[in-house]
Amino acid sequence: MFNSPHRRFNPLTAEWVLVSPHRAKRPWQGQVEKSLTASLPHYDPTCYLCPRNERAGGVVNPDYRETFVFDNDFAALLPQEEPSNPTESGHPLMIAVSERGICRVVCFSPRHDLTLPELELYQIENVISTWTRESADLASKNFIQYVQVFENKGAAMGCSNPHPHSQLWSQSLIPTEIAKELATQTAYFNEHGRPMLLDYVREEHKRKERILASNDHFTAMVPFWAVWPFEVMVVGHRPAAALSDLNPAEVSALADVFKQVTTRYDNLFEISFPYSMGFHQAPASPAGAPHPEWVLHAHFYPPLLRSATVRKFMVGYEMLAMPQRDITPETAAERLLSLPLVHYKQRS
Ligand code: H2U
Ligand code: ZN
Repeated sequence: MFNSPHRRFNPLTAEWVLVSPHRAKRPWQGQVEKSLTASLPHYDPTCYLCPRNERAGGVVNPDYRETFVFDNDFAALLPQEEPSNPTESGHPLMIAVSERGICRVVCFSPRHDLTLPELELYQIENVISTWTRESADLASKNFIQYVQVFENKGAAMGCSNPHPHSQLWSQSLIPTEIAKELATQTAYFNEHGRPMLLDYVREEHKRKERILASNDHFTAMVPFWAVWPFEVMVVGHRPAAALSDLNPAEVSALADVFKQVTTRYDNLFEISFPYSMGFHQAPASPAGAPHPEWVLHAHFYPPLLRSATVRKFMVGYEMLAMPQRDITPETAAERLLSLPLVHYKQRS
C-alpha cells in the first residue's frame, strides 16, 4: 500500500494528506548542494537582539547572560483595554471582532551565533524554563485564552534576524489550530477514556518505523500523517496541559530530545536547518480547568525537501485542494536516523 498513492488521516486536525511515494523513487540522486553559510560573529553590533544594543523603538537591551525576554516592539496583538473599533456585526457575512493579546520575544542566549543544537543541555533547559515562566505569566492574565510559543528559524521561514530567538503570542481567542486539536483530543478522550496522543506514542513505539529520539518522558517522531517532508512531532508521555506542568526531570528530558532532533536536522544538509517550531498547550482559560485529554507536544515544520536549496512549496494542489507529499514519513525518519548525533560544526 505504501508504495502507491494513498491518503493518511491526521487525527489531531481531522484532515487528510495525500502521499505519492512513487514520485520519490529518485529523491536523493540529484545533487545535494551545500549553501555557503557565512559564519556569524559571537556579537554583532548591528543586531537588535544582541546584549547592550539598541532596538527599533530606542530601548537598549541589558547586558544579559542567559535568556532575555522583552515585549515585541511591533506586536501583532495589543493589550488595549478599550478597543478603538469594537465588534463590527452590520452583516452576518462580514464579522469583525476586536482582539486583545500580548506578544513577547525570547532570545536563547547572548550569543549571536549559537542555535538550539549548539547550546549546552543546561542552556536548552534554561530556554524551556523561560518559555514556561513566560507562558504561565501570560496565561495568568484574565483576558488571555491561549499562549503560543514558537520559533521561526532561518530566512526561508521569514525569520528577520539570525540571532537565535523565539516568540510568544498570547490572545483572547483560541486560535484555529488549537481549536481543531482541542475538539479531536476531547472527542477521542470521551470515546476511549484515554488521551489520543498517549495511544499514538504507544503505537509508534510498537512499530519503530518513525521514531527519532526517545527517553523516559518524551518521544520525537516523523508523524504518520506528516505533511512537510521532514516534519517532526515531540510528544510527552503523560497528560500535561501546559509547559508549566513539567517537572525538572521532564524539562531535562525535553531539552535532550530537542537537542537530538535539531542536531539531526542541521546534519541533514550540513546547514543551519530552517523550520517553524511551536508548542501546543491546552487553552489557558478558564484558569485551572482540567485537561485530561491534552498531551503537551511540539511540532517542527521544516520547509526543505531535497537539499539546502530545494524546498517544498505548499502551492498549487496544496493551496487549492489538500496537502501532498512525495517521500513517505518512514523514508524521512530513516534518513534523519542515519545521521550522526554530533553536530557537523563540532566534528573535526
Ligand atoms: P522573527 O524574526 O521571528 O519575525 O522575530 C523577530 C521579532 O522581533 C518580530 O516579531 C520583533 C519583530 O516585531 N522586533 C522587536 O520587537 N524589536 C526590534 O527592535 C526589531 C524586531
Ligand atoms: Zn545578535
